[in-house]
Amino acid sequence: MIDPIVRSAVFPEPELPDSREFIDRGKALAKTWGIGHSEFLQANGCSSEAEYKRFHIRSGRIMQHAQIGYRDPSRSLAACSEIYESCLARGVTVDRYGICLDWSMGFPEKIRKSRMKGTGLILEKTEDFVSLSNAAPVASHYGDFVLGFPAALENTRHALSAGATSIGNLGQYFTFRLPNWEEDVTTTASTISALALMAAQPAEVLVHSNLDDGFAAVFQDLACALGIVLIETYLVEDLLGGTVSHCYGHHYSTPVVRHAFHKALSRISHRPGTMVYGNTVAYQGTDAQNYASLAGYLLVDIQAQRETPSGHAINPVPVTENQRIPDIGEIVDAQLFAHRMVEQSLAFQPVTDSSEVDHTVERLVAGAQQFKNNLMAGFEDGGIDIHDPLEMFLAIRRIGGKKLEQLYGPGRFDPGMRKRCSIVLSDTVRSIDRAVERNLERLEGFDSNQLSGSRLKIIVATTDVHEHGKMLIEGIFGRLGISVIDGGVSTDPRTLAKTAENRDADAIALSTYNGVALTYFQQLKDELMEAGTDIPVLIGGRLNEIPAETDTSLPRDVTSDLEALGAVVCRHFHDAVPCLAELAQTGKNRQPGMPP
Ligand code: B12
Repeated sequence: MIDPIVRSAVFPEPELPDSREFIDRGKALAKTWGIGHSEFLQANGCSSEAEYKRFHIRSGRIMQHAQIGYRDPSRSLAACSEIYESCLARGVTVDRYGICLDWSMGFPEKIRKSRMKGTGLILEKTEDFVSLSNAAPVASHYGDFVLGFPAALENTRHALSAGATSIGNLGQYFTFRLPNWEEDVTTTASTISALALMAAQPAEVLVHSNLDDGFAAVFQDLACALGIVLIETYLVEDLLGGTVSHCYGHHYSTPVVRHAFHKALSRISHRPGTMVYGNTVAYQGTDAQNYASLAGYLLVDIQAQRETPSGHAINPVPVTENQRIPDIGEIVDAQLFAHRMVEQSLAFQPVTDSSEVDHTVERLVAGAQQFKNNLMAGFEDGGIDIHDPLEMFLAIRRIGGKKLEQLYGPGRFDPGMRKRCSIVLSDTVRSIDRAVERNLERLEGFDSNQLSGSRLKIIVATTDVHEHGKMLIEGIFGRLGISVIDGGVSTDPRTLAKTAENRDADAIALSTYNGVALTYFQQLKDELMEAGTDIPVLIGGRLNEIPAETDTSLPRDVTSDLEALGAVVCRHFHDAVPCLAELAQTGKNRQPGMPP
């Protein structure tokens, strides 16, 4: 069992600023920054998207969501009108657009230009937000890289001015880190002011939180993922007077679990949901194979909406999403596909039996409540002021999902395994365990004893929030007898090089997904050189990048550049084997007696 938390470890600073100051700043700004003109609200005669959603909960119509965010703003603008028009021409209404900003938008505007960029959309001024949001009568949802970042207040003002009445993404506050940005108090202050600004609007503004962007992607127990809903509701509604709305879906693959989570969420949350995200981790094949996955999760989501309407729009993610950012025609196809599924799914209703779903719902709801109660009691015992928003936000973020789950999860602690059992095991853990086995099978013919006796120590880290590659590599290394040094998630190159130096590692295994592979590797190489640590860097994940100073929206594959710079590029785990085998012979930590 891990030690309970103590205030001085969570807040080493002598004093924290007063939450009141940030709440007052947000409230004061509401006098000048209100909800601007929205084609969507005007066309539908509503004061907010929440009102529109409540209307369709009653009407029984299932709403549709599409995600948009090309680097090139004019392409994003064209996408907003083209998708709406093309779908409408075939009798399909797209209700909302999730505007996918680039992660560099999380930085305050005055320093943004000099910071590392991802592959998403960059909007420079209020007018850019306004024209994008009003390109079609579709609700614009600024879901990513607004709340939870140092530019939270700035971007929330822009989004409100553009008539957006659902803004997020609170889940990202807890888990996402911007490169080379350590100031979490500033990030928290900006987020609290933005939440206060939203709460002070005359119409209802939904604080969107995608659970999968938050801790749901790392918790083993889905009861904890549901418990976070209760905790975020306490933070946003009880402490700050706002309205929070939750989204889930990327990592929910098993139909019973997906449906049960929806019902359990509807039981504990009475606000209209923003959208249910596509089960994107299921997209692992060709377009045709991915269509089967699309149909599979949509059917669950449609039936869930019919049985327990919650206002969540369904999100048909284009089948090309696992290869690249989908183009406009592919988004339209997915929307048409979803609408046809809605029509056809009616006939499936008599075939389904919900007893297993209902049993899971009961366990999830009870577990979630227990998680929240344990956390509140544990925080109070540890000296955290549970009535202070800044302390609560910061403590949850600093402690992190894995530790929170170990400390307060509702499952029994298993001393043998040295971790908690899960009330409902997450699909993420299930699928990573399966992937570990599959990858080990592919090593057939390779004598893994070479590695198990080698005493190699390898740092495993990520450049960004995508952590499943890291979990997979750790799982495989564990089975091969390689010692894992945890290099962290969203780790900056300098920190990683320092860890390599201090821990005398044999190599670094790096997983990267955000389209920064080349820039990051170059920086890491420089830092390693400075630290005098010339060890191999194995790199896998999504090895692409948008070339600097271009307007293109498409990232370029940088595999050959990485190879030319000396990286060990791993498209699959087995690409790492020759390097690992060599390290077993020559690495600093090889077993004594092994030939150099
Ligand atoms: C799950 C997921 C998420 C989850 C991550 C949860 C978590 N905590 O890990 C969430 C929802 C949080 C997320 C967020 C985002 N995501 Co995302 N995500 C994915 C998704 C669906 C799967 C990636 C994954 O984890 N795969 C599991 C691994 C185990 O499988 P694999 O990739 O096949 O790995 C194999 C090899 O690559 C290799 N490998 C991987 N790493 C390593 C390392 C070493 C050393 C070795 C040897 C091998 C190796 O081993 C595996 C087995 O062979 C992909 C799309 C897709 N289907 O790939 C998008 C994707 C990676 N995401 C993307 C984006 C844009 C984002 C966001 C920026 C979106 C947003 N606007 O919010 C944010 C990131 C924000 C941030 N601050 O970093 C883009 C990246 C675009 C690009 N680079 O071209 C993708 C490709 C989706 C897309 N097409 O647009 N995402």
